[in-house]
Amino acid sequence: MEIVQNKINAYLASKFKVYFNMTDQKVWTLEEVTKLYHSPLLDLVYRAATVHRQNHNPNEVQISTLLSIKTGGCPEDCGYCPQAARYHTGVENEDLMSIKQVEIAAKRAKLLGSSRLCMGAAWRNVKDGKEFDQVVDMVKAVNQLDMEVCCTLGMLTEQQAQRLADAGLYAYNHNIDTSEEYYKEVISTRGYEDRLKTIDNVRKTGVTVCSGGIIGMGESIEDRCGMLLTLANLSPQPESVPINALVSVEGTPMEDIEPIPIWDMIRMVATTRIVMPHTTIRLSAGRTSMSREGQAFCFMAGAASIFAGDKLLTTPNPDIYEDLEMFDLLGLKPTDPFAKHPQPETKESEYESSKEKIKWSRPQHKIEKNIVYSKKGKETKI
Ligand code: SAM
Ligand code: DTB
Ligand code: SF4
Repeated sequence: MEIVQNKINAYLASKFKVYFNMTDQKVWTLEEVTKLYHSPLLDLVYRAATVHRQNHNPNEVQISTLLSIKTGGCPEDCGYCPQAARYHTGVENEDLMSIKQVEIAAKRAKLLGSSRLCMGAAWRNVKDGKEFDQVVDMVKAVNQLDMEVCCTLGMLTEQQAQRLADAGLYAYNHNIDTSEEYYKEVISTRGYEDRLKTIDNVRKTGVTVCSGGIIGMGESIEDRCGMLLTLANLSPQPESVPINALVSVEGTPMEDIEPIPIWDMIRMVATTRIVMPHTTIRLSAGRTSMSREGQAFCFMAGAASIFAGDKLLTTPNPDIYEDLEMFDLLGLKPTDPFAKHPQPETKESEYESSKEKIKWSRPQHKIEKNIVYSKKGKETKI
């Protein structure tokens, strides 16, 4: 009887702590994160690899596949993005895919070893209606194939997140991209707080959170560490953190930015590993400019997932067979689906349409480069 009472007490105490945000999670400071980032490279990688081995299987890397279910024509002004309608990047707009098309793509990805399908839409935020209903059905269909289903659809309300959760969504990707300060130099059509609000909405539904960012957009090291600080101090920390290297696309305001040195990626992965020991670090965009040796270093430092297939959403990615050869060479095994969290059940949802209306912000401050490239985009389209 006493044992049962103790268990109940421990359970109530843990719930109480989570509710009042009193978990034992370390609170990181910018100084600590920056100091780690700047530590001697081999010390940094050794420490990160040690943390990685304590918490993950170092010989497993998840293969995930990206699928752009609705391409181009996005109203946002994200300075890095080829899908922003205002820039002239040559990306052709495509309507929302059918459920059948998604099923075919998912089955193909599964055959090639993917355990996760991440469906991306070039939307600012989710709107209730026929298109969202269709995405909900896509989630159901892919979950039935026993793959981890991830979506990245822009900002959403808690009720919209709950509908996706009820459909069987495993993860929601919503990047904060960089530090709060540098964000203002990259995007003017939405605010950082909208991103954090969406992450919180997802968190409340039990869907796992995938949030990271991009390096190589002209940000400082402090911005990179500032981004990691925001993510590391979320409670709980995100289950997944994608680290993208900018793919500079002609026609975007970032078209002239040179690729970052591989050492920056290795430092970023290693620092992420140390400040978020349990998260799955995803080596995301930018792998076409990374050597195998560079990627091997990233896996050593804690990266445990890649996006496979010759296209990311709209930009090139290494050939799948070359990636499989790299796995062979390094003795890596693809991670099974649901290795970290159980498969969500698909169930009836009580939220047909979201009663909750959120007024997402539109800061509209001036970003000189975005304005110049929007004008260029208009001229080219006429
Ligand atoms: N529209 C939704 C949104 O912005 O949340 C989802 C799709 S958006 C393309 C997903 C993520 O892709 C962005 O948050 C950004 O981090 C990444 N991304 C977009 N363009 C990129 C580029 N050129 N290089 C690297 N990452 C990029
Ligand atoms: C993430 O952080 N990177 C992926 C995924 N999440 C959705 C997207 C990368 C997109 C790269 C640019 C493109 O292909 O359009
Ligand atoms: Fe639109 Fe997302 Fe691209 Fe921004 S990153 S322009 S929101 S698709």
